[in-house]
Amino acid sequence: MKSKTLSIIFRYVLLIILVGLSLLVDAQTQYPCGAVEMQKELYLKDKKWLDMQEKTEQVLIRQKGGFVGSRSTDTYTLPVVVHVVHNNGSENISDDQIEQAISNLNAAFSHTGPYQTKGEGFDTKIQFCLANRTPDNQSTSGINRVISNLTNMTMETQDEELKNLSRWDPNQYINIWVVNEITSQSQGSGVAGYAYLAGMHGQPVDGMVCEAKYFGKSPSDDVVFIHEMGHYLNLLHTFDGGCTNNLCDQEGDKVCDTPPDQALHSACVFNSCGTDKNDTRSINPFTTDVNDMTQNYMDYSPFECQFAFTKGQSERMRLTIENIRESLLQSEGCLSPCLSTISGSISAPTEAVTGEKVNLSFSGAGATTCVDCQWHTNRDISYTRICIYSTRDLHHNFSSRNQDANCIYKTKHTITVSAIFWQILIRSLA
Ligand SMILES: [Ca+2]
Ligand SMILES: [Ca+2]
Ligand SMILES: [Ca+2]
Ligand SMILES: [Zn+2]
Repeated sequence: MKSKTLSIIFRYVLLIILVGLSLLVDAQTQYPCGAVEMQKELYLKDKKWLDMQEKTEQVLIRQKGGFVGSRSTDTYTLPVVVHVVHNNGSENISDDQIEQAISNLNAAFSHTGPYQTKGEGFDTKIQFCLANRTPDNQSTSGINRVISNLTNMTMETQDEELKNLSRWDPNQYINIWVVNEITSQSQGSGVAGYAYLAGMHGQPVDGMVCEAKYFGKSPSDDVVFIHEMGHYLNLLHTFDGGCTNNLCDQEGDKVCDTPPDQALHSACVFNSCGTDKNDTRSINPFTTDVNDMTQNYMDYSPFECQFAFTKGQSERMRLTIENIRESLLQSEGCLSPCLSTISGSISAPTEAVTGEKVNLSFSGAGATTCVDCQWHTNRDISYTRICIYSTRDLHHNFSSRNQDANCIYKTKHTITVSAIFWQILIRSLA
């Protein structure tokens, strides 16, 4: 009798262990994003990348310190280039499907269309265009196709090799590589996409890799791609750092209006942390314990639950664009090719001392007349003669246009300023 009871208990225990194991295995195969793993790989390879990423956090904190939030309410439109790396299989998706992916991406970031109908979310005023101009000023669909076996790739070992097949200047374009299958050495074949955070801005591997089956197929499958774009713009997972929530802007995902979360694979309604109101400062909007934000694109809830970014996430992404990925705002990738080029030159000294008056002049020459020539300085003042009153170096951005709306001439000039005393000393030593 006793041994029969024991055997029943043993069977139950075994069953519980097996169910637990199968859940674990399930969790492994369901793991859709490889971004964290790839960041980890990067930091192991060279600690400088960790320093670089930490620097982006410092920049964001500093920018937030001076004023609350993003400095602009403009819509930012960022140019995207899609490299379809295929082997003539179904992963060689059509232009239409790629355009659908970008359209879903834009709907998610503006919280419109299929995502808006699911519930409340924030319009980030960040949009994306498929590039209209190549880095060489040629016309393009923003889609490059390359035939390669690397369409089935292992992310930890073949990331750079894949990206070397086709790449446009990552300072000017968001590079997206679409492949058939991503496999991870640690996470298995469940990985469907990965991206690098903004600390990698402009580096050869900067950008994201997505599987073709999660690219333009349906609004709910495209949350993988939307999620990766969130990482590219420096968003962390909502469950990053677990439940600790004493300083909501520095812990967890470093965004205060996403509640603390430690669930990896949760249902649409789930509450994994009760620490929501621990941070008692006014920047924490939570005064009671709420459910996890499973509707958030940066959560790991089932795809159909996801439909929102928050205001705080939008701010983090916009600050990232304005400060770390700023060169994308200068990119002309969204414009059609310029057909009547303008050239120009700046005449100004490159060195000066405090108290000195210097002349700056610009002469522009184009195939057509320069109709909108003006100085755009870092202080947004127009002048041609300046008095140098501090030892801060002066940076001037100049741009001019002609009647072709796709043509912009931009140039930069820096005047290195030194104090008179040091100048005299240097001259006397020379
Ligand atoms: Ca995969
Ligand atoms: Ca948070
Ligand atoms: Ca909670
Ligand atoms: Zn992720």
